[in-house]
Amino acid sequence: FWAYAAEKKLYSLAAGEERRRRCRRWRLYVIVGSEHTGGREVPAVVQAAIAGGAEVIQLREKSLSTRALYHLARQLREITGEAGVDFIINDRVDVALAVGADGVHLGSEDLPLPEARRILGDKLLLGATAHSLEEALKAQAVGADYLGVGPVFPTATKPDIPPGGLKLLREVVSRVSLPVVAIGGITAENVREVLAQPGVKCVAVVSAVAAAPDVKEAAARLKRAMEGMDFDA
Ligand code: 3NM
Repeated sequence: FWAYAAEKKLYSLAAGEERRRRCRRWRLYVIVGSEHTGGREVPAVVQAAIAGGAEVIQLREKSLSTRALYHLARQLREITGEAGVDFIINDRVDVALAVGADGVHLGSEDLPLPEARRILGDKLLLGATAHSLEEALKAQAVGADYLGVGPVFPTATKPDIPPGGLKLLREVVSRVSLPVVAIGGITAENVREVLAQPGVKCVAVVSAVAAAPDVKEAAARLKRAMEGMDFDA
C-alpha cells in the first residue's frame, strides 16, 4: 500500500508541476465574452486576438444559456485547438469538460478548487482569482495552478474592487510560488511596468483587446510592448 501511495503522490506532484510549467509560458492572456466585444461575434474576436499573439483565451460569459455557452465554447475550442492556444472557461467546469477545454478559471463565488480538481482530473488547468495576498495564499493551498491577481489598475470592467496596484503583485509574487497573471486596467501603455515586477510574466486583458476597434492590432501592440523584456528573471 505505501509503495502504491508514494507512487500515486509522486505522479500527482509531477502532473501539478507540468500544469504550472504550461502556465509559465503564457505572456498575453485574453478574456472574451459577448458583453465585451461591442456587438461583434466572439469567435471572430478570438481569431483576431490569436492572430495578434494571444497565447491563452478565456471565455467569460455570465448570461448565456448553458446550451448557447456550450455551442460557443465548442467553436472556440476548435479555433484555439487549430492555433495551438490554451483555452480556459470561466466558472463552468461542466462546459470545460464537455468541449475538452484546457482549463477552468474560478472566482470566489464559483465551485471550490478542490471539488473542481476532483471533477477535472489532473490534466486540466485550474486558475483562481486573488484580490489580496490572503486570497492568493489560500488559493495556492487548495490547489490552484495559476493565479489571476488584481485589479492592478482602476478598470471599468471590474469597478467594484479597489485596485491593489503593483504593490499587490509584488506582495503576492514574494509569498506565492504559483505563476501569476496580472489583471485589471492593463494596456499597451502600462504593460511594461507590470511585467517589470519580478516573477510577473503574463498579463490578462479584457477591454484592451476584446473591445478594441482592431482586435488583432491591439493584441499585437501589447506583444510588441513586451519585446525585449527578460522573462527568465
Ligand atoms: N477580474 P480590463 S479585474 C475580469 O481583479 C477581471 O479579479 C479582475 O478587465 C480581478 O482588462 C478584471 O478591461 C477586469 O481592465 C479586467
